[in-house]
Amino acid sequence: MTTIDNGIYKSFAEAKQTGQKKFAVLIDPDKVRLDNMQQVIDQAKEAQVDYFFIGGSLVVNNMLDHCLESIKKKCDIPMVLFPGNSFQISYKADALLFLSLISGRNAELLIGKHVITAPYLRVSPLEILSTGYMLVDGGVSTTVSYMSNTQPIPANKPDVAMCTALAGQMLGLKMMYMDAGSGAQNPISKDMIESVSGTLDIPLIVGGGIRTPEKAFENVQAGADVVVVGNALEKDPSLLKDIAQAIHSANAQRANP
Ligand code: 1GP
Repeated sequence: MTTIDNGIYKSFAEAKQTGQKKFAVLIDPDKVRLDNMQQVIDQAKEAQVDYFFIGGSLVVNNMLDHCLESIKKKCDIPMVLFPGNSFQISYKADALLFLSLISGRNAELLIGKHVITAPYLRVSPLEILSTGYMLVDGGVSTTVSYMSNTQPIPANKPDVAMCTALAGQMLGLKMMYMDAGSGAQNPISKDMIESVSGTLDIPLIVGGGIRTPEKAFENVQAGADVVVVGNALEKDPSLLKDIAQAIHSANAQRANP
């Protein structure tokens, strides 16, 4: 067995080490229209988006392969699968977030599904990124909370989030994804991000309900290494450029303090 290295984890780890903040655009293969793809990709290239995360809590149409193919044809932005379930795996992507839902107590999503998919992933060309997934209450019941049958971490309990992240890191997970869920009413607070990022040595991804460049900037200042935005861009694609600028401006500030 060889471990596939497409350079994706290395780029996350370097981001963490050097303080270079990254922007990931979440594409839900069900929601994106293929005829819209060119526009999304052009904007992403221009804005120097760092990653495409591809997936959704519940993907109804079989568009995943088409979506990946059409991105690959048009740009070389890395494509990372963010699967809502074991069916959302495609060899056309570059890497896969191998998510363990450590904020929940649903054994299937902590380890069960992983046992089933591991032998398939072992022979796949995907780089496997073992990632602790922490769902945080975003003020509304999200699809991920319903589908996973788990309770999110209360938004006002940064200590619970911090201890959960710490445990995940001690278990050897390579990255942490703290998510308020797609379309969350309230994105994760600055306090919680600070508390979690202050305790982690591994890259921290933060997403869910981020709608403005200001909030994206606040998140990277609070210690997020990668900021993920999906819903807001589906509603208003023109936000992409401003959010990318806000995230990457933190890099410029580091270079010229
Ligand atoms: C959801 O973190 C992602 O899992 C992105 O959330 O779609 O609300 O931006 P939004």
